[in-house]
Amino acid sequence: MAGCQVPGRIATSHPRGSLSETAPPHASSGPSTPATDDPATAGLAPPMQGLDAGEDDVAAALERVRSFIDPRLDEALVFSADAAPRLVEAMRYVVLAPGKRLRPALALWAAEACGGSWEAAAPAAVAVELIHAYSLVHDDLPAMDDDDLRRGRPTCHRAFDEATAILCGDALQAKAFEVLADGLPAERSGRACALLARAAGAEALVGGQTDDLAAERGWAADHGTMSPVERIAWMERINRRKTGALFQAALAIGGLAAGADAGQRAVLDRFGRGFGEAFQIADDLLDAEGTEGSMGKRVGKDAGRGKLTLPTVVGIAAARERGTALAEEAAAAVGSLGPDACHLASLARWIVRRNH
Ligand code: GRG
Repeated sequence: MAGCQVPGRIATSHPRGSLSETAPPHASSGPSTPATDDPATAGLAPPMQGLDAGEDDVAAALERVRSFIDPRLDEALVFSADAAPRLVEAMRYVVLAPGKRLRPALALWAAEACGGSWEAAAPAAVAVELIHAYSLVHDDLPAMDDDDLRRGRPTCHRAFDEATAILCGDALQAKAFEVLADGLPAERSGRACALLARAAGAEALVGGQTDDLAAERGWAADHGTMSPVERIAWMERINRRKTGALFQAALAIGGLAAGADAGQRAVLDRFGRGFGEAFQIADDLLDAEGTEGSMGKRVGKDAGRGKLTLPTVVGIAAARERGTALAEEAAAAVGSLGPDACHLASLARWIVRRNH
């Protein structure tokens, strides 16, 4: 049962902002849709245009995700006396800080969209947030982005010290795989760990981050000599790995936890691609136009460093248009999963409207 579906009617019939939230969002525990041979469309409902909730509904839905996942993140960060207290303190400091919990939301809502329960997908949601938190800690280090503020608080190396921040990221990464390996049924945990490892590794998160730094530090070809089309392609390739891959992994592992069939997995993948690109464009626009107060982190970094982003290449208005179009495409794609995908569709539209 989808949280943003009005009982007895489907979400498509409701104007933006009118969708009530009556069912517990994690109540769904029904069986997954039977497997089909056609990975693209078989067994899926026809696309539902306009599947959306209003601004307040998305915020409220994300709050429910936080209420569900934060106690589980807390629980995952309780260690025996063998763990160094300073390390544990740092891990808890960064993970339990007020992030948006987008990746847990994607994992839980992907499971819900595929007929599974939040409970079954909880290890996936926890694991992706731990990987995300580790990547933020390392990205903020002086050797990388050198930031002092994250989620409205001093960054980990500022609150503790650099060595602790490095070790904190290392331990969060290890914990993510432990949670996934222990938390999912044996027949799914191996595949889930492989999906997460690929998203976090040299071909995705770490590879994208390396190429991003390479441009800034002159380790790679000077993008100043590229045509605009080449620049955009080069930048999108970085973003797909650095940012998009973890979103896609959240969706894929959430779907896996729910026993998603090939058709559902293909839809989640398509949604994740568009979602990731739209998110990155919105993030770049917020860097250009947002405030440190609303963002809880330093802004205006990209222009200061001459960094390649869609707004710096094509301008603010064109970038905003592209972000909105990508979000709409993603929302339309996931509509084929049926009304239980309404939160995914709403989130895609929200990420390009948000101010933080
Ligand atoms: C260090 C291996 C390694 C990778 C770093 C996280 C990252 C890759 C780079 C951070 C730079 C950046 C701003 C990337 C854009 C995408 C991104 C990860 C934004 C932050 O995600 P949100 O908005 O953050 O979901 P919260 O704090 O809400 O969870």
